[in-house]
Amino acid sequence: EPFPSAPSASARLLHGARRVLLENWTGASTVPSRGLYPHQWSWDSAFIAIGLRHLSAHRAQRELETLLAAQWGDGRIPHIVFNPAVPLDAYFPSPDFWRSSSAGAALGAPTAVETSGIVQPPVHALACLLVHLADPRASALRGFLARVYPRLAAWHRYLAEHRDLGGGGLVSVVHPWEPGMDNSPCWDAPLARVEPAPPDTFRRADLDHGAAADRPTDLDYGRYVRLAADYRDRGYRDGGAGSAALAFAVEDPGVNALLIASEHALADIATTVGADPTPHRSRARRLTAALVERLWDPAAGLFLCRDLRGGGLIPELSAAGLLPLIVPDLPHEIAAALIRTASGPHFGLGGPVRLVPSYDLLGRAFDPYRYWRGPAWFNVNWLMERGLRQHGAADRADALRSAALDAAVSSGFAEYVDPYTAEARGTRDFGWTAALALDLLV
Ligand code: 9YW
Repeated sequence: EPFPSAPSASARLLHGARRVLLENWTGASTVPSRGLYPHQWSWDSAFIAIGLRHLSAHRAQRELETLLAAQWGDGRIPHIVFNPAVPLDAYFPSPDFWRSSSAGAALGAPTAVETSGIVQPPVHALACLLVHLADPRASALRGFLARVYPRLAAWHRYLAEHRDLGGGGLVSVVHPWEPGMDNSPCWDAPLARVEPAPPDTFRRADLDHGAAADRPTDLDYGRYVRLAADYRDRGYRDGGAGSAALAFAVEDPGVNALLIASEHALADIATTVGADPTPHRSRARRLTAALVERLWDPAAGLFLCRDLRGGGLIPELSAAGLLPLIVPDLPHEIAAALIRTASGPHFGLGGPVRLVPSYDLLGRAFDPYRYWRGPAWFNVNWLMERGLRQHGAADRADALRSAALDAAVSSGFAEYVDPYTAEARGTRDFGWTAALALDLLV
């Protein structure tokens, strides 16, 4: 039955989500988790703002503007903005690893704050538009969209001009942390070519806060560290001489789908601030065509990742491949096929699972506990709910909404859950879980 089954359920959710968002607020932005992730994360902030707007549209604007203030001169929005008040050993890799203000100086890394040098999925324009729409009059009075528009445009320009490493019109990621799905089985093959950094050269602070069985392995971490250090040591440059030396380069359907949705949002923002929306609509159209051309696999009924170094599509079914459902003008037959795949044996929606898993239920690497190798995440499910609704599957969307609300409350706003039982995994009181549940509720 639809959530809330009793008035007390929605009151509990509202109360709980508000508590998490208040406790995780640091004064200018929101941490994903007080213990595990004590800084500001890029796509977390975008998702958090989408929920926070229902409590305070002004605070949600602040969240996004704090992130945008750490934008680099080349347009990139860093995946982490470090809080200088947090001890260095609270999170790894810390600012002394990334050394953004020195290593990224030539690319215009900020000098006032330290950041990481990689990026995360571009959900920001969509978040800014939704935040504006929560209170358009107050937002207009504050000049919110007029201020963020040039920054968002520069961010998308960075991705278009510096990250088309495959030359086919899509954006590439250069580190498994960039698509936000760190240990997805999609990265197993491309990562196998990377020589891991020796385990005694770093200390995993994440294991102080999470069960090792719920987290990536030490071998994964060794490879993450190697790739990040190599990128840093080339001054965070993407192209130019030696760019083929970037050992990890992948076209990810989730990242590109979010960019397309954001490019459409940016067109709406442009219209609102009196700028020309046409270039954004055209870019969204070109990206959509390239996404279908380069990553759609008709036999799988899903989008796949393309490994630009090893060559070819990666034969793993991940939830990232379903995310193009959020693209508004996806060809009808592809949207229909994605809905069939989500509801089939590999993802189980409407069948054995409560929420969409991060990875193929029948896949060789499926693990219901381990991070992005099976557990269900609330941002993925929020995007799926939106995509299903947008493409005419309102019943499926309603059912998913109820299940996500139930799971958010019963799991204590867990970072992720077992997709079959919705049992909590990872950390609790997680920012985007609270925020996106709130957004689904109201
Ligand atoms: C890390 C903060 C981030 C998320 C990522 C998730 C995880 C690990 O946590 O990254 O240490 O950065 O995979 O999507 O943004 O919540």
